[in-house]
Amino acid sequence: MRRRTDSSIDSRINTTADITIDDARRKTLFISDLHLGPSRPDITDRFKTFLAGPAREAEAIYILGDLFEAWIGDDAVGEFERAIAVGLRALAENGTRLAFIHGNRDFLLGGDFCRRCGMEMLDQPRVIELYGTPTVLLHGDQLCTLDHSYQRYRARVSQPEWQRRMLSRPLWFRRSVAALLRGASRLRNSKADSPAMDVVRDDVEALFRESGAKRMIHGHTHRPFRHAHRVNGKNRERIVLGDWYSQGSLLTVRAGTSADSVQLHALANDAKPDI
Ligand SMILES: [Mn+2]
Repeated sequence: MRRRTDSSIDSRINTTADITIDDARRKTLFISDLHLGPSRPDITDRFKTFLAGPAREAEAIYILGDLFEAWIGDDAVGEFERAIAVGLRALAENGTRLAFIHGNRDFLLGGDFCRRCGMEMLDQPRVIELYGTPTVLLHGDQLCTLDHSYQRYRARVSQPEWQRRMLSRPLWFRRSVAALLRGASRLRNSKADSPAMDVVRDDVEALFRESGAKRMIHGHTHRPFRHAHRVNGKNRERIVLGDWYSQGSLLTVRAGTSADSVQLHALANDAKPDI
């Protein structure tokens, strides 16, 4: 997946750019699992605070899926989704590069809405060169392979043909399917603490090997943590982003090699109690 030529070009650029002060301030942010929706204005407020603050200082922001709680098609966007798009586009026009990867909730989000937001849609898993570190990005649900019924469902709804058929259905039909799926997902989430709902180490390590990445970043499990892995005798790091239901979760990666160049933060818990 990673092309040799690209990484050698990158390292040439970095040797000259690394000595400037500006370069040390370069940073890229990662978020996932915001689950934005009209019924959770507290999360929307937290996202707006993020867009107005930390997001503006980043050169790039990667949204690793489940930006929205549900998505039934770009033709179904309402006032709520349009307002989110306006916020993202303002950021893009201010010079921050935005990239989006699908989650299991918003897998039907399409190119139209991405263009409206000024963000690029990426296939996954996706390897990027992040300040010299090959980094593989994905939502994370594809690594939860012990959840067999979910993986069967995922295989089905990932098919372009299934998606085309679904998107050709009337909105009322898609809304009722989405409500059913949310119900099923809530049932699954009630078992969310069980090991069966986490990623499977063998699959994580296989992805490290296949991608050649030294770092992996994903969300989905809502278990924010920095995990150390040992793959083919080498140290690898897997960073899991948290969800935004009870507080925000943000990963900051800075250019350079200082000890604090990678930071996984919880955003201030200013939410009203979740009743
Ligand atoms: Mn998810």
